[in-house]
Amino acid sequence: MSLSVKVLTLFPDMIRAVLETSILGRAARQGQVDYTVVDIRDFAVDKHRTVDDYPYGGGAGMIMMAPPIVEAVEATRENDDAPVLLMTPQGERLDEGLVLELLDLASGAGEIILLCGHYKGIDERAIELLCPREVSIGDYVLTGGELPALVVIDALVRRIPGVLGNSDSAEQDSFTAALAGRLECPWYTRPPDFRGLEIPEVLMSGHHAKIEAWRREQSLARTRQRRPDLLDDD
Ligand code: 4G4
Repeated sequence: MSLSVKVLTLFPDMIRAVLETSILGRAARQGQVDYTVVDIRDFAVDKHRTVDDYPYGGGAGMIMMAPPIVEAVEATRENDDAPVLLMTPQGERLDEGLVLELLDLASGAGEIILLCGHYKGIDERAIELLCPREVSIGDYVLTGGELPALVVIDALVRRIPGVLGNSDSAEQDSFTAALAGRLECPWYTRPPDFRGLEIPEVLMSGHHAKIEAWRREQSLARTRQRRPDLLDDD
């Protein structure tokens, strides 16, 4: 059974372009996931198809109106247990642990809905009515929730079993363990000499045990140097 990923946005073309590309696109073509992109403007309630307005109380910038958002979610959602995510700088910070938790909830419901805000944000009553899981991809502000939603989808879809082919190098990378994990060792491919830079000798030795030991050592050293917070022994 394929996971349904539904994105609600004012910029559907931006979402579609990414979801049909590369591994995300292949996962859909292979039937491991299916994407529905919903234009929130289709749920505007007036003849001008208005989706934003000035904030009550004044201030710069526009606010997304509650009715089109709430109607769009209600029309799109098939399972009341499906998680609804609102991408916002005020949300819970995304990490690989949250990705796995969301994948679990989404898989259980067969569906996940991602709501992309734009302008200055969205009417608080939409949040009150929908009770979305508010998620942030990091401490910076973007013009819209579209790029964060695509980040979440990419992180989720690559964890669906079978989505990463063997040649995409799969279940062994940095954060495979929910939270722990180490950074990757350096990797090399052809040519063997590029502008005088050669390949570490051990990798050319054919000695698999030594290669594994070297990679582990590099991985540990790099983690200690760049992300000591990931190691318990520090
Ligand atoms: C909701 C409220 C997410 C959505 C306000 C969204 C950064 C992130 C938006 C806004 C976003 C993130 C316009 C501030 C859209 N920016 N860090 N922007 N803003 O995940």
